[in-house]
Order: sequence, then C-alpha cells, then structure tokens
Amino acid sequence: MTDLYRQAAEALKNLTPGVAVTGAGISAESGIPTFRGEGGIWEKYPPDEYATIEAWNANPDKVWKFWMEMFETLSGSEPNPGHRALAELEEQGRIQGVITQNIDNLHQEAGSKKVIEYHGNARYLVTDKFGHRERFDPNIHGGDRAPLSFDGTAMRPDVVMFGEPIPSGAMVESALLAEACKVMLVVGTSAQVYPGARLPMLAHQNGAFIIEANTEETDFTHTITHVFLKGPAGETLPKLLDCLKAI
Ligand code: BJW
Repeated sequence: MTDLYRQAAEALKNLTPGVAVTGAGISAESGIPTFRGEGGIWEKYPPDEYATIEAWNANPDKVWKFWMEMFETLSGSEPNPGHRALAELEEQGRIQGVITQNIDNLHQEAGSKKVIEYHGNARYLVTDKFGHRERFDPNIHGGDRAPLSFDGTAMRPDVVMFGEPIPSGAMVESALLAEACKVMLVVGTSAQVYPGARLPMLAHQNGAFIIEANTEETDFTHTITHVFLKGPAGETLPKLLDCLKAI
C-alpha cells in the first residue's frame, strides 16, 4: 500500500461524515464519453449549440438529435467497479452518499442508496410547461424530432442545461452535505462547471479532507486536494476500498 492510499484510507476510516462528488470520469469506463478533452462529447456537439437552454428553445429538434445519440450510449451502459466501490463505501458507512453531476443513473444501478442528482437524470423526459415527467422509451419517444407532450410542447430530457438553475432540493442538500462533511471524495470531474465545482471548495473551507481521484490533474489538485489518486476510477476506488479493509 502506498503512502497516498494509506492516507486516503485513514481519512475515510477516521473522519465522519464523508461524502463523494462525482463527474463524467467515473462513467468513462462504462463506455460513456466525458464532456471535455480529447474524444469528449463537446468535440462533436459544441455546448453552445447543444447544451444551453437557449439552444433548446431555439431549435428543440436539432438538440433532440444529439440526445438520441446520448440515449443510445446510455442505454447500453452498466456500472463499473468505480461506481460499485462508492456503493460499498456507503454500505460501510464511510460516506453518507454521492452527489453526482452525472445524468446516467449508474450510481443507483451500482447500489448507491443516497444519490443527489445535481444535473438531473437523462432516463426521464419532462415538459417545461406543466412539469409532466415520464421515463424515456425509445419505442415511444425515439425519432428525429423532439416528442410532443399532451399539451403540445416538446418533451426534453430531465437534465440541467447551461443557463438553467440547479434543482433547488439538490442544490440545498448538496451544500449542507459539503459544509458538514469531514472527508470528501472528488471523482472524475474537471471542476469547470459551476455551481457544482464549488462543493469541494465549500467542504475544504469548512475543514474537510479532500481526496481527489482522476486520470488528470485539475484546478483542485494543487489548491484544495490533500491526496490525489491518479488513474481510472475503476481501478483507484476499488484499490482504496482494499486499503480500507487492510488498515
Ligand atoms: C476520469 C476518467 C476515469 C476521465 N477515471 N477520472 C461561475 C463562474 C463561471 C460560470 C458560471 C458560474 N456559475 C454559473 C456559471 C455558468 C455555467 C458554467 O459553469 N459555465 C462554465 C462552463 C464556465 N453554469 C450553469 O449554467 C449552471 N447553471 C447555473 O449556474 O444556473 C444559475 C441560474 C440561477 C437561476 C436562474 C437561472 C440560472 C448549469 C450547469 C449545467 C451543466 N450541464 C452539463 C450538461 C448536461 C447535459 C447536456 O445538456 O448536454 O452537465 S455540462 C456538463 O459538464 C455536464 C456535466 O455534469 C458537467 C461537469 O462535467 P464533468 O463531470 O466535470 O466532466 P468533464 O468531461 O468536464 O471532466 C471529466 C473528468 O474526468 C476529467 O477531469 C478527466 O480527467 C476525468 N476522467 N476518465 C477518473 N476513467
């Protein structure tokens, strides 16, 4: 066991409560591309054109085509050992739950019980007018055009686009968990998108020990991170779990 893993394991063992914050990197090994960086979703679908509320309002059918590709990727995905390690950390009482920016439902499928969805969940569609929500079904909703709801408005994925507020419950509960935690595990996020990127900063300001697991360094790594576990989350998180068992 290296010193870094021992430090991280000891923090998770001795400091409670703990919480995890995750981003797209944890699902990369499940076959879901990340947003930024080489091969990222934004390379093919620039966010200004496909991920803002203005883009959706201007041309829902154009944005819908991007979502049809996303739905297909998501439907073929399964949780990986990184997701399962977080579920086990919760089961062991090391973390209270997961605050995820991901929209893929994979933490729940891995067995995590408490999952705060900061940016929504793409398995569902909603309407802006009456807030009607239903599960996406390719047989019902699939096609080239955004499906229409009973009120005649286009149904959209239940995700937070740029320019939209974070769901208030998720926003408040996440801030409370971040403020109160003594250890935070920050996994697979580039720390570029706000207000989610503030959560680790908030935890750090309140004295939490920050463990970061990522394949690349981020703005957190040399500022608020105490221990940086470099590598794919599907490897680093199970290794961390093994170290916890060994100490
Ligand atoms: C691995 C790995 C492996 C790879 N293992 N690691 C303050 C300052 C500046 C700007 C703002 C600010 N406050 C608000 C803003 C504006 C904006 C924003 O943040 N812009 C910045 C980009 C500049 N924020 C918003 O608009 C938010 N809303 C808001 O603030 O509302 C205010 C409001 C109030 C009242 C009324 C109205 C408005 C909303 C943000 C919504 C984000 N939505 C998205 C897309 C959803 C789907 C879609 O529409 O297409 O959510 S954007 C995208 O980024 C997605 C993600 O959840 C989010 C974060 O990305 P993440 O998870 O970090 O992924 P990547 O790809 O960036 O990074 C992957 C990482 O994994 C990398 O570090 C890799 O190294 C690593 N990695 N493989 C471990 N195997």
